Amino acid sequence: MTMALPRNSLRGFLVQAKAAIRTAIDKRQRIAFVIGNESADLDSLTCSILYAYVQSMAPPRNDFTPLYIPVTNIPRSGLQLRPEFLALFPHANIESQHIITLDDLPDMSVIQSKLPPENTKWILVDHNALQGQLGKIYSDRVAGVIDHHEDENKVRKDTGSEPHVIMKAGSCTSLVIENCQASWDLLSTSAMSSGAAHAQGDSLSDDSAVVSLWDAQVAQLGLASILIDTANLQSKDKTTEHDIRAVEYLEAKIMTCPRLSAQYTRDNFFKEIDSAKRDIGGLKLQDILRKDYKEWEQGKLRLGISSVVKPIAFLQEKAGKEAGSQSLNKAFLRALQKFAEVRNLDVYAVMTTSTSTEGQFQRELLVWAFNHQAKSAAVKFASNAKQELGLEDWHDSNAEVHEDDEDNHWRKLWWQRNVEHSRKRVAPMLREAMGKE
Ligand SMILES: [Mn+2]
Repeated sequence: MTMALPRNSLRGFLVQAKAAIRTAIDKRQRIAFVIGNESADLDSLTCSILYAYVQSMAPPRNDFTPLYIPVTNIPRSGLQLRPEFLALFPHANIESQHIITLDDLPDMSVIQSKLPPENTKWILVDHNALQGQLGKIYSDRVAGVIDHHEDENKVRKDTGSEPHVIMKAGSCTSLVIENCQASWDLLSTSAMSSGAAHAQGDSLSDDSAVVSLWDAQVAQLGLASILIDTANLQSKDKTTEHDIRAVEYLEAKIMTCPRLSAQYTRDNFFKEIDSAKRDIGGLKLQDILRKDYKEWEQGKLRLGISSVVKPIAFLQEKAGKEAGSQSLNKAFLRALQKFAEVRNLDVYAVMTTSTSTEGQFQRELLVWAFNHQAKSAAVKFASNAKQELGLEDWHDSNAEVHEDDEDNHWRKLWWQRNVEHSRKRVAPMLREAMGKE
């Protein structure tokens, strides 16, 4: 018989969760992981934490294990590349050291023996196919999914007591909230009435104040992702009913906590996290490219896509500065090539977002194919996608960046005028052109 964990703050929960990985290894205990996607953006971070936090303390729905461990799908070093994480953590009273990353799992070379697949279960959030080395070992142990990307049909439909939710929403965090809110409400009311919170020794005067503070801290974590993913609920293309309802729900949690509600306004909170996210000037170019990066194997080809919150011109300048060279183009192209080479990519794409001088949201798309087979895929993509993405040639004096076409090598840079399409749409289109597996 398994028991739910006692109600705890997020900080306390994460400390406990991290220690539980060790125990599961030492005592060969069962363990459940909630893991976000490999780009590890804010949405993936908060989805995994929210789901794990609520489900670990809610009454268990099965007897596998009561404890869900939220894993951020990057090495620990990647946290420093995400200034928006660092801006958000204090709002939830946590620090980088509390976040569980791939570095907290056993090394990939021994993970299978330390964490035997049959002792694990995996809930995927913000993606629906477990990728990379983890995918090779644990795909059969995926027990549930909540996601807002195109369904890759990798997770079995019958997930029993765990969710199987794949639908459109601005933020996957909104779908997680929808899924968890009944449990969350229940555990807040029962903690307030049972006095469980008081026993944790917080200095606040009464139990309900403690629980309200904990709830409000966790609520801000969720709000950050939803507001970032929907441009403060202002993006018509992205915002759905799920997002609007989740924001209402989370803000109501903040309102129950006088301490936090006195400081919170939606616009200021959004501005704070959003400007932190855009503040990447201090990062090295290679880090900017890996900060929000995803990779796929498609057919015999490997595809990588970096999303960047600054325009190509910013990246060129950065490359030039780092290379100490006047030729921004050369330095920039060399940097991209290096990034792709290290990762053995056949096709590499960079998607940028920025605001024009007239205040218009804009996107650029660069696609680079590095061999003959990759080139035919890229050319096919260019013609298939031209209309839907609104691809428009990028006219500039920098001809060598925006177009290059040789026998075994092809590159093109466009304005992507249909700005509603993010990587969520562009990646499947590129993969389709690359052929079936
Ligand atoms: Mn997402």
